[in-house]
Amino acid sequence: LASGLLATTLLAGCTPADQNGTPMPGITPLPVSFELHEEDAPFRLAESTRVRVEGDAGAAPELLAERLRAATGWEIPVVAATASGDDDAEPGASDILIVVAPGEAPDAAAEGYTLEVSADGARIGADTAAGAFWGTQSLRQLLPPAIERPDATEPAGGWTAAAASVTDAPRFAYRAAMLDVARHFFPVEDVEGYLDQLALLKFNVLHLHLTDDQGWRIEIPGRPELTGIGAATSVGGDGGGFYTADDYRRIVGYAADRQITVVPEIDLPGHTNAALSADPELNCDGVAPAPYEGIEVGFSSLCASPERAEATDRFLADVLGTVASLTPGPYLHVGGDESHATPEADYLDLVRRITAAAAATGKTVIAWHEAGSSTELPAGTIGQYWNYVEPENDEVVAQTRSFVEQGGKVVMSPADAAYLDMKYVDDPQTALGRTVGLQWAKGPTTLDEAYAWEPTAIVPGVGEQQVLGVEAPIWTETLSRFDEVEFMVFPRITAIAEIAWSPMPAGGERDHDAFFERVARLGERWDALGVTYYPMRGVPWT
Ligand code: TNX
Repeated sequence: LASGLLATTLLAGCTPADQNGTPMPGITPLPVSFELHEEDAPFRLAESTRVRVEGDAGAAPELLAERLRAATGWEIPVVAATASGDDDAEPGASDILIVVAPGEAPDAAAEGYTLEVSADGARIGADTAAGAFWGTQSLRQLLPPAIERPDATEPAGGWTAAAASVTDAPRFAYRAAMLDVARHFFPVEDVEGYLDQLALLKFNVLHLHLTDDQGWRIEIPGRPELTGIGAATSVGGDGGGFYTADDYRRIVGYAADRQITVVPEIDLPGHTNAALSADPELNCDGVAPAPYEGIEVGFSSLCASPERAEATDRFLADVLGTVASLTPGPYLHVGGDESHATPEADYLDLVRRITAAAAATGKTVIAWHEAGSSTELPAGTIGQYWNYVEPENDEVVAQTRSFVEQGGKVVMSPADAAYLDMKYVDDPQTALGRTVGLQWAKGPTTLDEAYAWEPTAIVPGVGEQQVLGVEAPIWTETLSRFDEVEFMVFPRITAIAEIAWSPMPAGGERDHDAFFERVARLGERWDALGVTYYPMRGVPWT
């Protein structure tokens, strides 16, 4: 993005409160450029407010209007911004105008937008519906937190947004959160709620970890045993569940309205006990193992033996074909991690067959970094790095670079910074009166640690041009209720959102204090939304 934009960056977080002690608004992730016009009168929502739309803004106008309606009780119609000249089309000072047209976004950035807020109205401009949607998420954060609350009480000062100019576009194209629905299953409603919270932070990918040793969570036509047997379990015997094709379509559609692409993962050839227990034919000895509800990893594997080749390849084609056909997005994740029970030669053979079957669906393949030990990946396969901010050894570096050497890019999710299932330092209890989370990735993760890493500086040779983006996974071995998932996710996911979206400041140092201020502002919003979060030390919560 043009460095000119960077040069004009003014951080609202630098002035945390005005003279009256009112916290200044902030936008998270931090926009490329954000100027508050503190001398100017604010924008004010009114009973007459309309969302006026020019061009194809997708679901953005309706989703914004719904939120404003729910809080205010006002009508807030969505109308076409025609130039017809009749009274109804005349812009009002309380209207929100959304314009999607070529030349609106800064530097024609695909997901970029501009946002102008003043006493004369609010205006979002973008080249795409995605840009317009991200613009509405920024506007949301300029309105009082109560705007997130259904049937809210109007704040004393009214529904105002500070006068401001925002120019914005993401640093990375792939800004992901991963949800593990295999260790514990979460129904469609929970996933939709999560998508709402991800959208506020401008994530554009939801990676669904659909299968693992403890559960198989997606219906595959012709293979009822996968969900009949494979979906009945979870960690700790907390019950099973799976998505029907219709459930999955609902998730995909809900995500698409919020400009989020669903990336399904079928974890192969390890992490497969649920499938192996459902289908004896997939096992080398022809015997289905017992279902598994513990939290060990690395003990299960598909079988590379020629006697099982036909059954295994048919399984791969059925499963990957079905999931690909249900998924409108361009990616299919095939796992590849922690296959400790697969002999090296078998692993390479299986990874070749798995990635070939995935590529045959027409999708771009994604795999965890271990799969980079194969030199026979389909061209352009994306790697996902999960080792540490400081790589532990040369092998993980070589495996990660292998994706680039084979024409692909890399998604960075270093476990000691981006894994949201790592414990908090204080190891607090959840609402269920227990402590949760794991600590294998160098112990608990602070908000500073989640915020203080640079994705292009981890693996030599995997720099700005090779990093497709960033991901924050939440693994759910220890999390059986969705409020426990939220408790671990919020607030640390905001750090990953900002690394994914916001430019690295010129000096190469992010402003931690200003970031913590903005996280506190988000806390007020989560309170109004009913989202569970851990009020960790160091954040100036109000
Ligand atoms: C490692 S890192 C895993 C998962 C676990 C997670 C727990 C990676 C690709 N796999 O199987 O759930 O650690 O933190």
